[in-house]
Amino acid sequence: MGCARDRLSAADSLVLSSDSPRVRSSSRSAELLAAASRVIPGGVSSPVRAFRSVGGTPPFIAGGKGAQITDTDENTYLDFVLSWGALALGHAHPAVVEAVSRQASRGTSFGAPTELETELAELVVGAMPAVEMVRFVSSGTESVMSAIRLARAATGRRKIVKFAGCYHGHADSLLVKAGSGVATLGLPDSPGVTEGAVADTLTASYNDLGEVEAILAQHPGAVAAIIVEPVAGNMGLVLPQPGFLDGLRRLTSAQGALLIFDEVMTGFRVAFGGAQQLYGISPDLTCLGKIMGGGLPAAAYGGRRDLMQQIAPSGNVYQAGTLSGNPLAMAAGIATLRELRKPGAYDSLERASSRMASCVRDACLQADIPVQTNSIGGLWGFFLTATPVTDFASAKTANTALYARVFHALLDHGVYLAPSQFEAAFVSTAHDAQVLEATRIAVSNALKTMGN
Ligand code: KE4
Repeated sequence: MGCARDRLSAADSLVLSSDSPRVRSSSRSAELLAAASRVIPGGVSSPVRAFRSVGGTPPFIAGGKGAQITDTDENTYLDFVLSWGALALGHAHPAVVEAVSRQASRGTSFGAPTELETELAELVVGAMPAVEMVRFVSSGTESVMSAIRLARAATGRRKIVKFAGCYHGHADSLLVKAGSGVATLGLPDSPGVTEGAVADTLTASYNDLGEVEAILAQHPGAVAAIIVEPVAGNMGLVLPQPGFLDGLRRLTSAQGALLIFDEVMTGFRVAFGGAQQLYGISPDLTCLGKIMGGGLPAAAYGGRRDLMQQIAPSGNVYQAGTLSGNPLAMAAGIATLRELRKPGAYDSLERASSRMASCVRDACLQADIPVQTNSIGGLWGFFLTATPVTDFASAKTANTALYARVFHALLDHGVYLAPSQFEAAFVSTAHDAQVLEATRIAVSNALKTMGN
């Protein structure tokens, strides 16, 4: 078996368009999963990677190049997960590899200020209309946790409103059962999360301004912030309906509450300036991650200068991190944003994602499978349901058992989607016309041969 590099060069030639599914071996991945499971819970570093909702053995990935990844059994796949949206340029983009390698040769971490942080911060501030200052952290969870602490400190209030089906990382206060907005105070959605930790977290339905108004009326002067995924990507892809985001901006301003856009997924993905640029709405605080780190662990929170100045050491709201602003991650982020800033990047992302949505829609309709599809910027998604999807309740009408069958049929044809119906799909600037045509053929063959 050749080394990973040989396998990657083999993957360069797209070998996916075949009528019958490839005989896909997973023996090496199965061995690796058994070994990993002895020392890592579930054998994975994050639950969704274990394929529990679709079944089967998750391929252990040996490497990636452009739009393709190769697993340890030398299977190649066209990747539409892209490290959960972090890789807007695809795998191992030369500019990113060169920037990270160059920095690594100078040292990987100093725990001291570097010019790189200022350079990436200036790129972020220049891109995001509502971000005047930014603080780097190492994960989206940390960015959201810190933004919420800041909102509570700045307003002197305790309550936070989130939306069912929106995911903002695994901080205790956000692992709350998706209850009906008005009646339910937060209830823990994981063992180990105490009632106290979520007592101040209220949940409304996505796209339902009425529920938000009712919550604000029931808790006058008590809501510190409303946090929202401006385009929801963690219940599958659900777009904001006209007026929803404007309504949140109006309601929070009227109530003296802050509006937090969690753009960890949408930042630099739906537009270079994120959803706040796309929809022309200025949140008070913004959370960022994924693309901003270019595939390395970097995230950030930022926003109004008067708020961010309250963060230690310029203010007294405490937040810290050993690897915050890590030079390798900063170098990867700078290289990535410089590439995305070039003309045409978002046209190609938009073209790729809308082509993917229509190719899945066509294949499903030909196979007589009810489907809802949509796309925006470099994001796309589909639900296997006849019901239009506007929130978590309608997303849950999707046929998850059928999704698992579609998922594996596509995997056997070399197309790697999220191993859950309730995730979004992504594209990169490496998903060119040749990749998309190979994918269209593979998707069509997969659904044709999937059988009933
Ligand atoms: P991290 O802590 O995983 O870096 O970021 C949490 C987060 C916050 N906000 C949004 C909008 C997010 O999408 C995420 C993380 N997204 C998931 C994908 N659905 C990460 C995948 C995983 O948990 O393994």
